[in-house]
Amino acid sequence: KPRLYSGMQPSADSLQIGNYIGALMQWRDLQEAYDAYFSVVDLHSLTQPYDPAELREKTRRTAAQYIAAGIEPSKSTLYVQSHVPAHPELAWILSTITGYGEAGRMTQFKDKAQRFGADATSVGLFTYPVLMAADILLYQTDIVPVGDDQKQHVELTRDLAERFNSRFGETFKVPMPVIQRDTARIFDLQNPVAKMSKSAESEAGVLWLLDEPAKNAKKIMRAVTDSEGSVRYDRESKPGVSNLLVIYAALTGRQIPSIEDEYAGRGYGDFKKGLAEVVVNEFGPVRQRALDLLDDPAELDRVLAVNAGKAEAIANRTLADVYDKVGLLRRA
Ligand code: AQP
Repeated sequence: KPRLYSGMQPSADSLQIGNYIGALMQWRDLQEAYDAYFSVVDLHSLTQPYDPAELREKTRRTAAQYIAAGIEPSKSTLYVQSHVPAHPELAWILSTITGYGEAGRMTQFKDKAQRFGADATSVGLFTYPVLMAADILLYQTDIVPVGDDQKQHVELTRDLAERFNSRFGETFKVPMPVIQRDTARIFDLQNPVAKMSKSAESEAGVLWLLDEPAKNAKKIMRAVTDSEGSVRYDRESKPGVSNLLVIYAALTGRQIPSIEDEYAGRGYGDFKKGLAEVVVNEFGPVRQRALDLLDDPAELDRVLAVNAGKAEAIANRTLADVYDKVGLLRRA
């Protein structure tokens, strides 16, 4: 089977519906046809402001939500990034073939650096894409499903793989990004032109996977719409309603026009009530499974350890080859 790699940062107690639709639902489908590696990228989350006292729990919670959403740890390799030391080790080697200017052109770095300010912008944030390249290349990955915002990082990964291969000999597979369709992009319910995000400034527009169902239903009822009153997809002039339609379609597997037809001539209240039901029905069982898994952290940790072992076996092979190729002396 061709290999697939993807990951998410444990940057909140719960994932949001954008992570679910934009990533987890696709991962769940792809794990059938691919030898899939899904990582909770805790080392990456150290590059943004975080609380050490909470990170461990957020890491467990993120892993539990992967499983609850249908990623099967017996089928896919689901592990915690920091459990496999080869990630930062390969990142160091790759950083030595990454141009300073090349890294400086990453738009996510520029955006985040501006948001965090000079004091909170670390060298780690700057080299984040190099660590991401290591994540991917360690597993000889064929495809990397990512959001549009990560495309530039996968391009850098490809450049580094090609550069390494031509300088030191064939070592890495050059991976292909698989960019999710634009319609899978979910926006903030209160500000439907901004991407919904775990680290949004206000929670009012974010639907959390692990929240009480009633709370999510209420947020949907309060979602920003427009004054036209017709349930119609138009990203430009009706971003709020369009976003709700995209969520509805993604969770039900229906086409947007069929949903528009169903709600033709009915008000936004009806439409939102329908969507709230869809979301509550979808999230309810996922939430329950995640909470059950979190009730037994020792068992969850055991599953993660077994999977880290599987990941490590592949990762260490690539790393050993890299160490040889770049000329490091083998330990006797
Ligand atoms: N709003 C979204 N719509 C569609 N897909 C989304 N993803 C995130 N938000 C949306 C996808 O979820 C995965 C998570 O990636 P991440 O945790 O590395 O960080 P992110 O992309 O920056 O996601 P967040 O929720 O906005 O996290 P924070 O606030 O921590 O930065 C990716 O596959 C992403 O495309």
